[in-house]
Amino acid sequence: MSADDDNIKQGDAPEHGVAVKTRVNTKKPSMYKVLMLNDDYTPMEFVIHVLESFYNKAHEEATQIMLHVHQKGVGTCGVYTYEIAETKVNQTMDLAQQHEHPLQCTIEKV
Ligand code: TYC
Repeated sequence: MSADDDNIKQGDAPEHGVAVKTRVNTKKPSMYKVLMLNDDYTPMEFVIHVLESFYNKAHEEATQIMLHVHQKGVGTCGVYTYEIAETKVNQTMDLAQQHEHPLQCTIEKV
């Protein structure tokens, strides 16, 4: 069976001479991590605010992620499809820039 066949389900035997093939979407989208990078200047409270606002983290988890990044240099904010990951990175970097913080995020394929 070829790779393309994975997505095609043969329909019931046609009763009126019409070929029936149902295409079933079984492909899962590729997923992408949003990574946050440490720096020496962005305030801890700002990073927590970003994680709560854009990554839907509760205050406690946001604090843990921020401290992890602060201590290890990099950490995961969340895992999303590409467009959503890209939107979250842009929201993060735009808000950081408005506040003149050097906070940086990147996307990495899972
Ligand atoms: N290291 C920063 C400080 O001491 C805090 C910080 C944490 C900055 C995480 C960025 O992604 C970051 N104020």
